[in-house]
Amino acid sequence: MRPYPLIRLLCEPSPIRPTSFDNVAFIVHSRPFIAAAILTTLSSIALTLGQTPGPAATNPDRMAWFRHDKFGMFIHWGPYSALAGEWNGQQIPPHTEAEWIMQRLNIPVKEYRERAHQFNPTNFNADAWVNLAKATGMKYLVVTAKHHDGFAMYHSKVSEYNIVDWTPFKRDPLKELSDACQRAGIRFSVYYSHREDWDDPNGFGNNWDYDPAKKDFSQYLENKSKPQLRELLTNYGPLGLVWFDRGMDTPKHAAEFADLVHSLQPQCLINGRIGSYKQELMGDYQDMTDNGMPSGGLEEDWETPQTLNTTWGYSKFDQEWKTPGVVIHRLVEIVSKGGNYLLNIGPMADGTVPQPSIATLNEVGRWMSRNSESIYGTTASTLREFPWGRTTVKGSTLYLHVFSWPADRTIRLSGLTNGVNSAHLLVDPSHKLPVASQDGNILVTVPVSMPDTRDTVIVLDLDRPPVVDPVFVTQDSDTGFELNYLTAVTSGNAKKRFNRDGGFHIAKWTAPEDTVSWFLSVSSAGKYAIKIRYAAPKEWKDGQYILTVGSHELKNPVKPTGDWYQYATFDAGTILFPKAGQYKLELKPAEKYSHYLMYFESLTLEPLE
Ligand code: JFZ
Repeated sequence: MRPYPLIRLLCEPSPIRPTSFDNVAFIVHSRPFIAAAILTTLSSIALTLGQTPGPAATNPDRMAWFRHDKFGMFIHWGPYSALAGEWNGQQIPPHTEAEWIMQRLNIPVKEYRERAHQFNPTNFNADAWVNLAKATGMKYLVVTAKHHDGFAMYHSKVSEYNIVDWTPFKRDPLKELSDACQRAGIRFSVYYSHREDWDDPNGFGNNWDYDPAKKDFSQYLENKSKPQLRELLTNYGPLGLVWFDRGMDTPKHAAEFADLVHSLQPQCLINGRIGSYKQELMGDYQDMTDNGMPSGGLEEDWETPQTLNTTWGYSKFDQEWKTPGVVIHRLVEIVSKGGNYLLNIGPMADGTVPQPSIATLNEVGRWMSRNSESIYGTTASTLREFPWGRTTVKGSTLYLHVFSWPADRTIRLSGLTNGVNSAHLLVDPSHKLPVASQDGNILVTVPVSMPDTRDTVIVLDLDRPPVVDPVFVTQDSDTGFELNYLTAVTSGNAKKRFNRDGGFHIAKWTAPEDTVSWFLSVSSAGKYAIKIRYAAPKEWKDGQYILTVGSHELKNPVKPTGDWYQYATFDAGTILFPKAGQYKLELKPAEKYSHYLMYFESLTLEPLE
């Protein structure tokens, strides 16, 4: 294999060039339209990764640190930590969250409060926790100020049910953590359960002590939730973010909380759970479901909260600790898909952190100390996952995260049409690695032994931001094509995002320049029935979408589906592919709208004969 002396690959994107003309016709199915289309043979459609519009953020300046820092520590700590998964000899079921013990076992408020009186974390050391986060490479910290049990882990003047007034500890751990974060250069943030409160008679969720019919939720919001949030935004310095949970019942209530945050700390970020999963994103970024992971990259800021074992609050029964390698691989996967990793510790009642947590985080920290350049400040990579690992991107630098070392000492990288100036191990820049090209692949020769068996990072210095060939979608012989966010190429304001109900869709598109495309490798010529699946509230019924292949287009109305997260499938016409070949299929709004076109989930092209 010829060494790669620094020749440059042709890196100009090849425009779509029709090299042969055949009729591709949408057969009239729903609306009259002009039937004429050209088979476009796609020599190469190069997409400039660096120019793909970044995730649409509410405020890029406010988001800047979040997008750079990528990795944070979550801390769940409260009276439930003392119960440690057991109450009066009864253990919570395996794999259930220990911080939910009061609700799981319907512990009466009176008895839980009595137990909370005894909370006395004499071994608590804020600097030890913050330094653990820092040593792990975590840049922000989110600690539970009040969880669903209603107990304030800070000195609240709103309710005496707090760690200073209710326990012999008499100290304010959030103040001590805020100060320790300041000393360590870690961004301090708080978790606040703004709706769920099993202690307050008007809070949401305790139906074993209180009659739901007699609750006045507005009283709870005005007399406890909002005043405590105001305390946290006033007395603990600048907060990186407020991590709300189990979102508010109505968008109006959620907006009131967002307004309160921004009125006191305009730069403070708000997570997605300020609103319920039945509401559009009301915060600055999306939260995945707990321990959630999107299958593909997203184009809106997102974060996934994850546990180190299987519970957030400490449980003496849960010893299913993730290994450092699993944590490192998850961190790389999350970052490669454009997200942040909020990784949890559940300290014990006395304030000490479980030793297995410390061991794992210390090992992750050793990896981060040598490789954090490939994490901080990187952007999502649109290169697919490879058998050997994943990639992250920073400008014209591509980081290859090699999880499994090739027996033939050759890392193969397909889909990249860049010139490669040089390659080296991240931990040894002086040691250049041979690079060659072969059949459109970039080949990097690596040392015999793998320097870091969890993840060895190779740095490719490219001629410019990665330019990636689109993935050609192949068809299933029976069912045809399934086109969704995973293989879509978006442009303009069309964004791949979490749909807040556990799935993923494409939205935020409002004008014809906001497009979604797929590149098809049609192996069976013939007629295909097109079906489109989307959600659209009734207010969006004026919308129309255009589906094109080559120069031919099909226009259809957007039909309301009920609500923004209620998906339905509609016929969208039929298409004839006269011969096998490569085609580009594009979907876009027909004109400019004052609302999103739709929440697009998928297109299917099913062979008709
Ligand atoms: C919530 C809390 O109930 C839990 O105790 C912990 O604080 C966690 C970080 O957040 O748990 C959730 C919230 C949302 C989902 C699952 C668990 N979800 O959307 O699937």
